[in-house]
Amino acid sequence: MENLIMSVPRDFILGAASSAWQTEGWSGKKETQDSYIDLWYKNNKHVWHNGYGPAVATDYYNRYREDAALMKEIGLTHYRTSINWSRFLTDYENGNVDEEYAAYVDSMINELIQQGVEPMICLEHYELPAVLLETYGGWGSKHVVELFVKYAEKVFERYGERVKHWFTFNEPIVVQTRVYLDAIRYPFEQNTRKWMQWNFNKSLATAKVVQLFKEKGYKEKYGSKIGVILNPEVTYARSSAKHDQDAARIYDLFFYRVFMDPSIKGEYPAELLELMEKHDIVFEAADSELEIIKENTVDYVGLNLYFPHRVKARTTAWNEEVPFHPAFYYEMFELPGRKMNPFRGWEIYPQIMLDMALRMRDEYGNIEWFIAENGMGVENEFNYKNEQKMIQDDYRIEFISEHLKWLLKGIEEGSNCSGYMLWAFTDNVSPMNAFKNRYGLVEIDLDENRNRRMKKSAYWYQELIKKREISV
Ligand code: BGP
Repeated sequence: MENLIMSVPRDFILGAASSAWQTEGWSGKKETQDSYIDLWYKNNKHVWHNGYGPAVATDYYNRYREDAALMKEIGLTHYRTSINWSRFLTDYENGNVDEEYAAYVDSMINELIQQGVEPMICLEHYELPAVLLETYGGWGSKHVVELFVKYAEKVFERYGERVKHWFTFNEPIVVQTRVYLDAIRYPFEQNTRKWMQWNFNKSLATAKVVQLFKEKGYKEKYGSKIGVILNPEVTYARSSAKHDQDAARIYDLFFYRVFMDPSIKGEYPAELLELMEKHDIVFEAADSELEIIKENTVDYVGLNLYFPHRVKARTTAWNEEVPFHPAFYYEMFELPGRKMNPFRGWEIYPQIMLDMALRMRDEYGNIEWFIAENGMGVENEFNYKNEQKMIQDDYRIEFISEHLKWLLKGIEEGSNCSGYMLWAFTDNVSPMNAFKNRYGLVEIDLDENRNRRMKKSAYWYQELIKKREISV
């Protein structure tokens, strides 16, 4: 595929993503409106890189007009963000709307539309209200599922006419994996049963919101769609030997199919349920709830894809004293000679796009999907500035082109992929890493009033969107 020009289909989405908590900042936020992330930040600021966190973020709350104008300048066709559940309501039980925040969301959505950028809105990007974690144990509670549906209903009522792309969650597996499997995030408690209950309740919440969306007829009335944004961990076995293949299959069940299957097929893989039973991971799932999941699958999925996961069978004995963790069955494996992102410690393997595309085509009924996040995090990016202070991020341009090339190949092979959303539009804070890894097309200058400055990659992306072709 050397020296070739590949064209990007006319209607293919070329956008960028972010989320509410990673950009907004706390302007106008009330003390009672902390999210899970805000709570974690307030209690553990020292673990956040250089102390940066959601408090100011990129100050999007005050600067969304400037940002929407920049999106237009770059030519983004779509922008994904979220609505901050913890801020949208003043009373989560009764669903009373915070009119000040709702007015901001209203105006922000209008601004995007006026600038010709389609908003894609996620209902939760880790913004679970802190009080629901403290009072009910967060997503472990079925009551929280009901409150989420109530919240979704209020959001749809306000913005359902204008927003055509809706998503229930961003990476619904991540919080509980970091908290309950790996115990590296607040409130740091290893508990695999809770992990699975959170997984199940989020799948149930997705299905219930899909059900509501259908009942309200949004699709028919406004031509809109609802889905979920997942981060399937595309897994490669070290070898074709049976023990490595088994390890990869089990990893895939726990970190790929656990959300992909209920969201798209409406049911869990039988082998995953058997493993749960074998290890006594009991979670509450009523037949009526499984039925709701079966009946209310998503219209499409957004997939966040950064790097491959490589596994091998365990070579060291499992410590029987620790509670069950899926790593009972595998160890991670580093491919010799692999290409690395030297900053983020993630392998760079663009062909992952084609492999993903083929799985969607062959295993998930060729449902519509798109890349909801992909990008390259770079530390100390200010070192790459030219005399005009523009970051010369040729590494990012190469990263995007390589990934897009394999994605387009997947489309040629018949996969129903409708777009590519780069992570991220601007640099932004992420959990714990804060502004350490810079991902944006647009730099946020923390030393100069959070000024926005387009990087070289932003001009390159602009050309790509204009010409709709990419040289590979
Ligand atoms: C994704 C999340 C994003 C963002 C990104 C980069 O998994 O959906 O919210 O945080 O990862 O993360 P990091 O800055 O840790 O490299």
